Amino acid sequence: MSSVANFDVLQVRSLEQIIDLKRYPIHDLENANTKRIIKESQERLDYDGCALIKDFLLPESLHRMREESERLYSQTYWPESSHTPYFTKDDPSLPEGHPKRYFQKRSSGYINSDILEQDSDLQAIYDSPIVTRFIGECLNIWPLYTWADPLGSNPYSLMDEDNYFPWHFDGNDFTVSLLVQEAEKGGIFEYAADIRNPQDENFEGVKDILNGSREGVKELDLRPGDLQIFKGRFSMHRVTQVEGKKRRIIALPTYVTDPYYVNRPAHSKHLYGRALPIHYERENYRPDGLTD
Ligand SMILES: O=C(O)CCC(=O)C(=O)O
Ligand SMILES: [Fe+2]
Repeated sequence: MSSVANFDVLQVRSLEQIIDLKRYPIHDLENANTKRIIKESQERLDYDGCALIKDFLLPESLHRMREESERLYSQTYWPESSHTPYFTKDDPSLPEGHPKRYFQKRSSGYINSDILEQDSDLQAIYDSPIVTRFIGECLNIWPLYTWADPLGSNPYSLMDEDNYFPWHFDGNDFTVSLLVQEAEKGGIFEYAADIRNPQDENFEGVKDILNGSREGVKELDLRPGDLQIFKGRFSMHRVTQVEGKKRRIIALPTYVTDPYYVNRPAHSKHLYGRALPIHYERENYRPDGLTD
């Protein structure tokens, strides 16, 4: 397990002030309720590629997260470029229409993980070994680690009116989405579950979806406070355009099976506006052979 900050020592709010532990006693893996939630999540992840736990966060915590994201709004990184589903450079040796040559403009922004506030609820969730363990149980994968990437590990993603987050695969294996505020309309998470795996990139299937096929595409009905777990490195996903003035705000703690790797520098620059020495040092270290 990754080295994680100690909840008590950091004097952050305890988990029970953030998560509805009465309904979801995730600190007690022997609890019958917890066992049932874990079993259901495993089944949903196998069947649907996504697990959903309703009203996981307490309203007070949602309120604090919304306020934190508002205070940090001016430091949001908004992209200026387009990307492929893999965040790779154009490869002219491939035929036109190949997914690795398919560029779309992203207009959503990130509040990067490294600027979260000292007493951030999102940071407390991410630093909690209880949460990591619970997510590992839901995924039926252990050991599971929080991500070594200092920028992408647990950001807020923001989408204002007209913003769109195109089809892509994540650099990390698994993402937990915690919706903080929903848009009036649009801002729907769509995904093609397990469309690729380390043995098969399935460029044809990916291409079909980029060209508008809805085969195997699912939508998630996520509400503020809900927790969603999805396999972002294997399931291509996007967030549809936000309509209306209300900002969509989502917190994105991420988890990995390899404690060392981080995003490649170009990937990090596109998403988070910069690359740090760690991204260059570890650029050639990849835990799987998947395109990114
Ligand atoms: O906003 C979401 O629901 C997902 C965002 C996402 O896919 C990402 O940040 O990589
Ligand atoms: Fe993603």
